[in-house]
Amino acid sequence: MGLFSKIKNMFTHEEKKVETTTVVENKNEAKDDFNSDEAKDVIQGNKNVLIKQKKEEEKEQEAKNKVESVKVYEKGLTKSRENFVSKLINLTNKYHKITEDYFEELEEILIMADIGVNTVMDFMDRLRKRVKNEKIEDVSSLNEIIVDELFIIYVNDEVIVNKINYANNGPTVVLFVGVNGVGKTTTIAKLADKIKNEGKSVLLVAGDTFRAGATKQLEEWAQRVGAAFTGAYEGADPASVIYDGINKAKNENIDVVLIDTAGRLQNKTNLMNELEKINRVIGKLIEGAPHETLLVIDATTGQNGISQAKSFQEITNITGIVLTKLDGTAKGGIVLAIKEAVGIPVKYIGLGETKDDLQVFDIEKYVYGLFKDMM
Ligand SMILES: Nc1nc2c(ncn2[C@@H]2O[C@H](COP(=O)(O)OP(=O)(O)OP(=O)(O)O)[C@@H](O)[C@H]2O)c(=O)[nH]1
Ligand SMILES: [Mg+2]
Repeated sequence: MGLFSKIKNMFTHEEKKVETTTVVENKNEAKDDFNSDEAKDVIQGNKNVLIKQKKEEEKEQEAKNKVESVKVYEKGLTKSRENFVSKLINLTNKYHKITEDYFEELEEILIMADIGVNTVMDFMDRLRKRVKNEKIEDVSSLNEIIVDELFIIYVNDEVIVNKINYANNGPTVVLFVGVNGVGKTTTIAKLADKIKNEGKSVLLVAGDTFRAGATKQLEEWAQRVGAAFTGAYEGADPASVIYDGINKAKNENIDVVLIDTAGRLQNKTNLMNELEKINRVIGKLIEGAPHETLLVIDATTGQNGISQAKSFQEITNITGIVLTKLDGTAKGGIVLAIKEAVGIPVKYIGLGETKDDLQVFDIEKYVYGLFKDMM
């Protein structure tokens, strides 16, 4: 069985599991109807039933969460899926046998999906080899192999680290960088909400003192999600605002500090100096911090987003990427291209404007969301 079939089975199986556990729960309810003479046994029996029920409820919740998050992927990747899959189906209908023309058209489709030229070349080589070695002649049997090979290229024998690197003790500091309008501030708000739901305390720091209204925007988000806030007036030195924020987090034992910054890439030297200064201030107050520097990229900007990743990588130590607005593009292949271009893992993706639409990036859910209609 190919990788894609496995992934598909896994998620279809999860949906079924949620239905089955609900039935088990109803059976337990029926057992509660005991006779009063058997009191002791009943108490012990009830305890066991309750423990079992609780465990089942937890399992059920876990499965439900998984299904919910797969649904967010499915919905958010609709544009990409419809675009990509319809082109592949047309191609399959046009060529029944595998020819050189078929390979060329397939290559074009993949490049148009923003997968990245080198990744596509690599992929085409592997595909040609498999077709030759496995003596595949029929175009329709290639669809599953195409998905498998794309997945293999992304994973590429590496362990994909998509979790935030939390500090062992003291506040965890996460710095957000990226050019204007990519979604830094809303991503911070969404992430703050997620972290709060995990039971951790959060502080938002308005390190973007450049744009009028940026501080106010973040402060409003802090109030909405119930996070602490540090900010200053417009034009203040970002490093000094961040200095105050980190001290507040240390004094008040806040678990996670999320720092917003202004991104003016047109002035690269200034930006580099500013980020250096910010990093110095943070590192002085907390050894080893920032624990993460997340670069936010707008997926709808396509190849432009890739060049932003390259530029930021030159000026600071990026540890992860947040790819926003994937719901707004038909070129969801950009996730693969980023990996190829900069080798930095995508840690979160934005699949819409609500807070639940920010998801930890999971390659399996992504592959499923992108190709589920294809088989
Ligand atoms: N559809 C969609 N919209 C998003 C997503 N993420 C952010 N946005 C929208 O993008 C717009 C810009 O978001 P901001 O968070 O203000 O971007 P920013 O990078 O902080 O912008 P500046 O502070 O101006 O540099 C807002 O309208 C957000 O709602 C996403 O995943 N999907
Ligand atoms: Mg902002």
